[in-house]
Amino acid sequence: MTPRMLDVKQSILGVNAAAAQMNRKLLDSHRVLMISLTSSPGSGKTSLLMRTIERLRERYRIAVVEAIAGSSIDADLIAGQNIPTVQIHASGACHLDAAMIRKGLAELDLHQLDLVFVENIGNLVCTADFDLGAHKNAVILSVPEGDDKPRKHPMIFLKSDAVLVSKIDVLPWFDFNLNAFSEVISDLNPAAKILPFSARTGEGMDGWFAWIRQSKEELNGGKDLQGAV
Ligand SMILES: Nc1nc2c(ncn2[C@@H]2O[C@H](COP(=O)(O)OP(=O)(O)OP(=O)(O)O)[C@@H](O)[C@H]2O)c(=O)[nH]1
Ligand SMILES: [Mg+2]
Repeated sequence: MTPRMLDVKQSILGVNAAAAQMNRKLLDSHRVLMISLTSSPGSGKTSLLMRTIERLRERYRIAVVEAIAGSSIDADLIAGQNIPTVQIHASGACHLDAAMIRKGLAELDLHQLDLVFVENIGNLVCTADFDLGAHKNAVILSVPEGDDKPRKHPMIFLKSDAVLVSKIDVLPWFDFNLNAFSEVISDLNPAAKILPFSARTGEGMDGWFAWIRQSKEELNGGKDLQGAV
């Protein structure tokens, strides 16, 4: 008898895609924009979130879903800002999936929110396969990691709506070529918005805030219901 081959990965991804679709529908029905943040460990996801909360909290009602791989340090930091924060223990997995996000969303009062950020587990590889149901996916690459990452891990850059380059304050000390990097991204994913920034100095942050506002307008059919900044 010929052994039967099961494509387990496709089956898992099919289940995940259906769950992701449900998450988006749920968020759509409340006009809540969900943005997922992915990067390698330490690229600056939490620092970006802290700056974003500080700047946008008067304008949008924000919540954060934090993946917990080891400790709750990041979730504690965010919750310390009086922002509704849900921790998701990934139980040893190297990525979040849509079912985990569904459970996280169930902990939030979506009627009272405009914006949900997801901080995924620090990983550029496994995270690329799993649609979480976010309206927008943003990947962050920090200057010290090097500008060759899109060539090494193209999938996550291909699937992202925004490609953020973090820690640009340290550009003078690294051989990260921002122009060459931008060209590679433009070839790989012409629709992606490239947003260099520094959470330390604040440089470039306005581009990120404008992108969030535009994404919110898209969700609301051309209107940002929160009015002018
Ligand atoms: N120089 C510089 N350092 C930064 C910047 N943003 C973050 N850092 C530093 O980078 C380190 C990691 O930042 P985090 O924001 O914790 O990164 P993360 O991606 O959330 O890390 P994990 O959640 O552990 O994956 C911290 O020491 C930050 O202070 C920046 O714009 N410039
Ligand atoms: Mg973090």
